[in-house]
Amino acid sequence: MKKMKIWLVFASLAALLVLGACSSSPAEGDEISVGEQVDYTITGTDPGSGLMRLSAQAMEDYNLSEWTLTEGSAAGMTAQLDKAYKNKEPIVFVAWSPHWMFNKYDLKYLDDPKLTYGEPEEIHTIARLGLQDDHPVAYEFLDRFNWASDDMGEVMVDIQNGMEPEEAAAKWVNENTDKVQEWIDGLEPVDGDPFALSYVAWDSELASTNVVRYVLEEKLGYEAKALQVEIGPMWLGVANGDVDAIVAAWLPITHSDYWKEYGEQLDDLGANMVNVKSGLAVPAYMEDVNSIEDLQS
Ligand code: PBE
Repeated sequence: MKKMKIWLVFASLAALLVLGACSSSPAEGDEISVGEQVDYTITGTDPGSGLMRLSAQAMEDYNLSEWTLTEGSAAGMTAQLDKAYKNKEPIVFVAWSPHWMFNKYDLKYLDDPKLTYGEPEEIHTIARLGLQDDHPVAYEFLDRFNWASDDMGEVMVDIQNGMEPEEAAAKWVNENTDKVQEWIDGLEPVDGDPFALSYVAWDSELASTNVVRYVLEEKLGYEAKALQVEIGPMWLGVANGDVDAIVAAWLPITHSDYWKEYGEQLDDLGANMVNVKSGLAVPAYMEDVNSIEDLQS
């Protein structure tokens, strides 16, 4: 009898040990860090852009010294996101909104408790000095120009679905006559005066710049062109007067370095859109990653 009891105690202990081992092993398998999952890579965008500067700063602020921020372009970033998303693979990337990527994919911004990327900000319209005297009609329209992220979203989605930017802009302007009328009310069209805008190939700015160019051209009589350039030349061009205006200035945070350098040689016409945002993001299927702090390992 005594022998039997000892045997039972022994057997239950063994069973407990086996159970313990079983329940702990799957959890261990899940514990590959985010860094390991994505090879310690943050997928970046165009060199010189605000997001590259802020992301380098975030890597310092959050002690992500073993991480690399890749340089490329906005189109390259969305291509990599698309590939990862289709295969349900992990990816950590720079993101901003408004952008069609948030309509097409289920994504989430990572919390930024240190506010490296700042609070939501604005996109400003910036004119060269002297524009008001030289082109008062265009100046007044640009000063009034403002729209909502849903408006920009419509143009961006059409372009993303294959429409030419000029065509998507024309469609939006012709479908939103009330809003456009507010921008141009009482303005007397000119007779083919040349006007130069410039912009960077960010999807948001492709949409806004094409809408503004279309209104200048079709409603206000300008011979307006939109030059696609890199971010440095965009700011320099409007500061030295080669270009008349830009509608692509993310302020006060994202482009603060350019504003610091050129602000005194520029005329800030204020926000054309409010409540825009940028930061680091991941697909929603990366359930355990919710904050930039979760990238620390
Ligand atoms: N962006 C899009 C730009 C501004 C607009 C957020 C990629 C940047 O400078 O980072």
